[in-house]
Amino acid sequence: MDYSVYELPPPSSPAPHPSPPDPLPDSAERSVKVLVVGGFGVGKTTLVDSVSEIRPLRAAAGTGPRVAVDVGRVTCGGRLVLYLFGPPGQQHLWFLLDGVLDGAIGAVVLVDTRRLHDSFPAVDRLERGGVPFVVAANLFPDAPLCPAGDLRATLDLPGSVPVVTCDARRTGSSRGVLLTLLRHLHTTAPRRDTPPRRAM
Ligand SMILES: Nc1nc2c(ncn2[C@@H]2O[C@H](COP(=O)(O)OP(=O)(O)O)[C@@H](O)[C@H]2O)c(=O)[nH]1
Ligand SMILES: [Mg+2]
Repeated sequence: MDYSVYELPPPSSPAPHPSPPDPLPDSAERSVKVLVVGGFGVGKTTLVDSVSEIRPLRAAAGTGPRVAVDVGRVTCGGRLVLYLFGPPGQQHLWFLLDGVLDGAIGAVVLVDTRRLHDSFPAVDRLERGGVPFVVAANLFPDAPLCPAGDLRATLDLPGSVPVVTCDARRTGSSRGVLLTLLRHLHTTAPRRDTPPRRAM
């Protein structure tokens, strides 16, 4: 797994704006792209909002209908910066994902246990694109508890894919999901001569 997807400018480089509202810490060394995907209304925007250390952006995607992509930033361990991209969940907008998958080191698939199938296209797309992912069941109050085995079976997940629960409204919970993804990436990354730096 190559984490050098985007190299950050050295800390001494001039800032792009005179007074950035929330500058990157000087310790930041690398930044990577992480996707937050899943069906419509599963909590993607909520997760990005709860965990982002910058005010999340709503970037317009594509040249056709105006479609928002959630963009957020999270610094892990002071050195690794995650840029979160949350593309729209509606399946008729999935053509946008072709570009969104590019360069992503991994993804979080959010699911609502009341309608697991809504997140299946995301799982399918990531598998076809070779993007590693974890699945997080966002615990809505009236959602039924879903045994992990049932969830795995419904989404046809390989045993190696971590499945966790979360409350996308809570920063700590959302951060925990991202940590699960990073650990999964470290666990599954091919061995190299120099081991990858620990993110946390
Ligand atoms: N109770 C509860 N509500 C949530 C949670 N996550 C999202 N919501 C609500 O579910 C709705 C859809 O969430 P949103 O983030 O917009 O979904 P998206 O379409 O995947 O971006 C919003 O009204 C959120 O406030 C959660 O963990 N618990
Ligand atoms: Mg949204």
